[in-house]
Amino acid sequence: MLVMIFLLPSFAAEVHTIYVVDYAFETPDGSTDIEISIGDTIIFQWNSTDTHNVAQIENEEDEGRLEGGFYSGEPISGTYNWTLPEEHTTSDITLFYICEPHYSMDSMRGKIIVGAGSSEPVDNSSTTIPTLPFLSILSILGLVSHFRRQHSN
Ligand SMILES: [Cu+2]
Repeated sequence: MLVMIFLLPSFAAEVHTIYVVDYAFETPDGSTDIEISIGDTIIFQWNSTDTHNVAQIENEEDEGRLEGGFYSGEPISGTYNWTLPEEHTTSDITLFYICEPHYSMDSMRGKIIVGAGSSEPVDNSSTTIPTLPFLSILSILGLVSHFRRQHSN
């Protein structure tokens, strides 16, 4: 009987709680991100004095909500529950969300990875960005030495 109780969770959909507190989303691991299985349920649980909401955004850095995406409604305070509609967790996908009034705070932006998550194209641009400041420093040094030479003439 005990064995059956321990086996059950691996077959059943799980319920995960994300806490909505003053100026942070808190998943069970303490971050704003969570990995769940397809078919699992997510409940957002408010416990705050300031007003917050949950709004889906299309891309990780977006500042405004995705029209037609999941949305808990107008920002509210106090204690409140909102369940992420199950239609959003039926396939491998990565979902991004914000609290609209506090989208500029990293702690009020999160990520829900359902199953294997979204397959994203490999982004090579990030490897070239760090070299840009180095190149501009070189060109500034070049200009400085150029003007120094002009002055000494
Ligand atoms: Cu908020």
